[in-house]
Amino acid sequence: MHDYSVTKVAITREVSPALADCELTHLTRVPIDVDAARAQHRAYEQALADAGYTIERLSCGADMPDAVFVEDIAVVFDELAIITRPGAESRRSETPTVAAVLERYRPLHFVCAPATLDGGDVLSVGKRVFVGVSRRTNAEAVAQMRRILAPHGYTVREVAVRGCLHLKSAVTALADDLLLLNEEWAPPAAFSEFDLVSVHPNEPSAANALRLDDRIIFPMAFPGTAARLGQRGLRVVGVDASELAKAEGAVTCCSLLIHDSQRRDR
Ligand code: CIR
Repeated sequence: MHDYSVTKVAITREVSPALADCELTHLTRVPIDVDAARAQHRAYEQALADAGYTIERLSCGADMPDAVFVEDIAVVFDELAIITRPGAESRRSETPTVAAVLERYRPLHFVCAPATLDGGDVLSVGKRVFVGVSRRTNAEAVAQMRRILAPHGYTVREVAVRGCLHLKSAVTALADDLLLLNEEWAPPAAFSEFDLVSVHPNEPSAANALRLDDRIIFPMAFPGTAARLGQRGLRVVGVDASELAKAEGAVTCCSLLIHDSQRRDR
């Protein structure tokens, strides 16, 4: 007889003292309270720990204002991880530290120039991978991802993103067959095989939800959309991400989640 235990690890990166100097694309710069951002980030890590994740927090200095948004630096699959080449040049120095920790968990593949890729542009639902072509991610990155992933049975589809930073600002998965979408920012036709929940009309930035096995981590700032998730029978755990939102980040972007199954004979 044997059974399986799943080890769940969340890689996070601490909030930089220079967070206020972050990249901004669609937002106007407003003051950011770094201590408040750190407190919110700790609460986010606690929400992951409550869901059974072991947190591996990387450190970060003043030279990497955006490093807390660790999702953009890698994309983790069961078989391998892809280290990105971020679209913002200021973020490329974030990759070596993330690669060094991820190589303990997965064989690494690297996206190479002229491709640019932010992990926030990659939505994986089972073996289906959607890659947003945005200001950060280009078509060459989609081609490279396809070459890396096709041998493992993944289909990689390109999706045009407009009006927001990343594909996952516009659409995220709530379940294997259910997506949360802002249809102004990503075309619903690209996701025709899924059931869709639309964000509340007053909450355009509410499409970024972090799906865990049995719950959805979701920003408290979007109660109208949270109610829609509740109506679908989802367990919603609210987190305050208001300071990180001023840096154009949301809930998926602050972690890289790794699940490893280990067989135990008994
Ligand atoms: C940036 O512009 O790169 C950061 N200020 C925000 C990145 C947010 N990342 C994400 O949603 N995946």
